[in-house]
Amino acid sequence: MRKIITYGTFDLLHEGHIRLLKRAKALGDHLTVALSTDEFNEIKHKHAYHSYEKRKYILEAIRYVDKVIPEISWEQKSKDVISEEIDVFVIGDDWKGEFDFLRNYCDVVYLPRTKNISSTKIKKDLGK
Ligand code: C2G
Repeated sequence: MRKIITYGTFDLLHEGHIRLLKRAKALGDHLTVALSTDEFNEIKHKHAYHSYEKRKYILEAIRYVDKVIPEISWEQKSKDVISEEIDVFVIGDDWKGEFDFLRNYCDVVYLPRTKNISSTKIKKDLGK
């Protein structure tokens, strides 16, 4: 079984997230999402509209997602790849090059981001 992992906040779910998850799952048989906790979002200087529990509930309803684990630190990725027996790490190409060190443990794939959509843009367009 070819196992994939990806990481993110996935707030205010939109087509960019879904397209990322769909393409990630297509690379294997099982997709784990390491979902940023509210505490880790603070470290990322991101404020999610939905709490971790709600963002987890929403992600678990997506057909491409097989498992959701918490992302609590920048440093956990290599441990996760080993403990979850991951074959491929996938993330959007806004992160291109940032996680090449994981090539010691698994394949690393940066996927093109979906243009003209982001949680930040949604909030801005709604005048929040
Ligand atoms: N994404 C995308 N297209 C968009 C918006 C997001 O492909 N228009 C992708 C991102 O590249 C990322 C995933 O969707 O792979 C989740 O996006 P975010 O929730 O913004 O993730 P981020 O805050 O970048 O967290 O340790 C890694 C971080 O946790 C990544």
